[in-house]
Amino acid sequence: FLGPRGSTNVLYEIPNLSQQQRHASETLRRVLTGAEPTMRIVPSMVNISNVPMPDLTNVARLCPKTQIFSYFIPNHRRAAEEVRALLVREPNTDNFIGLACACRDSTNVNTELWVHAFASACLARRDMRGFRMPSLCEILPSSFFAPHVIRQAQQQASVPNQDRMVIEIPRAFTSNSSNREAVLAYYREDIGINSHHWHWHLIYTSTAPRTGPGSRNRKGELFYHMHHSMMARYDAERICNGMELTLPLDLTQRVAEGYFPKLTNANSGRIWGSRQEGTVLTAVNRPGEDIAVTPTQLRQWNDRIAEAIDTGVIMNNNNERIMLTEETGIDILGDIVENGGTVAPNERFYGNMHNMGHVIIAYSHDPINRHLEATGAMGDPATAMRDPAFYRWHKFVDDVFTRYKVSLQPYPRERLVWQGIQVTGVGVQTPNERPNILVTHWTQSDADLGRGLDFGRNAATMQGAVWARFTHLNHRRFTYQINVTNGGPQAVSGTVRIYIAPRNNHRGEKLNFRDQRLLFFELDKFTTNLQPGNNVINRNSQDSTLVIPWGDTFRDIEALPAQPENITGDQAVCGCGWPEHMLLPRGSQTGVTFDLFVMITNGAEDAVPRTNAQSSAQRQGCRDAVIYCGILDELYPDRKPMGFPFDRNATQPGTSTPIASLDEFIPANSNMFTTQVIIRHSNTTTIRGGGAPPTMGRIDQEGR
Ligand code: CUO
Repeated sequence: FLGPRGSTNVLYEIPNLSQQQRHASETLRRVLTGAEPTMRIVPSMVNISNVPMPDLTNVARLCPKTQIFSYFIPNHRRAAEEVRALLVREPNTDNFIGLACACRDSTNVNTELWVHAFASACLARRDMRGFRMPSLCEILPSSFFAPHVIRQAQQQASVPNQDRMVIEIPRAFTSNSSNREAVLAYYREDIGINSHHWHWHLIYTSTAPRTGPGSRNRKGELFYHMHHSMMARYDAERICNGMELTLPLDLTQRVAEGYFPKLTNANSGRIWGSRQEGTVLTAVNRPGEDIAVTPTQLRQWNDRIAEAIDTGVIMNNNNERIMLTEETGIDILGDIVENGGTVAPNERFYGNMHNMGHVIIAYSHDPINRHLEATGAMGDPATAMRDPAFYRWHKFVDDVFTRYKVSLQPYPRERLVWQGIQVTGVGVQTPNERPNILVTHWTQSDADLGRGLDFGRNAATMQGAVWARFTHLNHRRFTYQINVTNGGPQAVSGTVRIYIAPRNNHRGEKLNFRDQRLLFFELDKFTTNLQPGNNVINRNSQDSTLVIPWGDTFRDIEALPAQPENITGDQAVCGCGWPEHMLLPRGSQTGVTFDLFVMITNGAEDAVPRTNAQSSAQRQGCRDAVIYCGILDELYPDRKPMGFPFDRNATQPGTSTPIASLDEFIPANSNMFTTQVIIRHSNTTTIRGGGAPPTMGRIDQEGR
């Protein structure tokens, strides 16, 4: 957790640790990930005598230790906020660590709540910059793995290194093929996607203030954009699999999709709730969690938000009218839709729609607590994306934002076209393939569970990895080649925006622009220098500012930079980022045609000031994945509306006639260009090196 570089079992690392902190490091690692008995030794290892223990009974009342912590439940979040505030307030690092340990050890603090509060306090504390987030599946393995897998890992950890085996996690383990949604389990249950989503909500916690210290710039807008993009990606996967687009949840109908997560919450010992197909959504009334919400209420909030959109005005708490302007409208709406709480302007009137939608689905199997059942997967950002109902609900939410964006004037031509800059060609190249062919396949990658699972191992078995092997979607890395002519006399800075969307619907019919624009999602966005005359931009897919590599989702401590003092700045967002292995949709074995779109906009207009100017090269050891995650303490690094230029409808210049197709959207000889590419899926499996030795035996889960 905290420790000198190179020591074993260090999850988090801070440069220049004091001797005392080093001494405490191994214990602190156990604090974060460990089993209950290690708690007993904490007070002797960490000097917490200067840190008076706060009264945490209110925390225990709001979120008892025996419950599954749910970020979407207001009381649970209030409790997490309380702990977080205490941790942020500590005047120095030692006291902070001491109090963190004491809280973790307290019988009043729910374990997942503690993880949330602690990690989010680290994001807020300057002295924790350089602090590296461990993989979430190491901290909270039971949010990712079924209990039998964890038991197998425990067994492996208890045998000597040379006798250990790799634990194979099957690609789809929550349903069989008679469930038509099962085919998309590779997306919904992807470990990188779920980790990303948890990290995103940790950083953009819904109670982060809109302005001032600790604020998250354009949080509401990013809530819309990040979730919209994940929906577009999911819909692309559906098209690749011959399935119709996600339908928004209808609150008056049964939920067609069931979900049985097969997870047990290790800390409370409770089993995550399951939902039968065709479950009716009814009023949730659980006084224990202080939740009382009905589907009718959700619809009422939705209607009020729709009315605000249609009139362009919201009412704040003081009954004042606030205009939804082009600059701020989407950001305010994002805050209103995501939740009320402390940031949204009027929770009483507009409610807490998004979070309560999660809650109504998460408790639909036991809405009035008759069976004393715990939350379903929808109750936690770490698990919500596993459930097919997540996409139904988020389509509902996304439709609210679409309604708003459609209400805005289409971008006039002068906001789209950059005179003097012309993209003359765009292509992608996968090594040893014909041009414009992208290839996906399966990969087996290993992650070491041994660092995160503390089994109270003895000295003999303390060392060495406990390998789990995941089969996940992956693609062959490729390069973009973009030809640009700068007709001006001077070099200029350009922002290159690369998007992709399916060209056809699941029946193979060409999508019209109105539908297709909603399916475009980013592959990359970067700034480049354009010399006068012809420029050739070659860009590697793995350099995308959207993604983080496998190793950043599954921390490999040994990959840290050689100079610990270089670990500075923004690395606390390490771990947030779309997983690189999911950059491309699966495609199909015969190939699915996509429209690749490249647009170059004026970099000088797009640039925002940086206060903590560090290049990514300086932020070694951890990638920036700024498109979905932004940069900690900085403005979102692009002035354009998120999703630009596909965030609005488009019309023929000077008319109200809708644009019919993508080709029509792109003016001739302009700063935009499109190329058709084919994504082909080769149904083969590669093995990523660097994991378990090839000679190691395997435990697979067949027959379960
Ligand atoms: Cu990310 Cu609903 O916002 O889960």
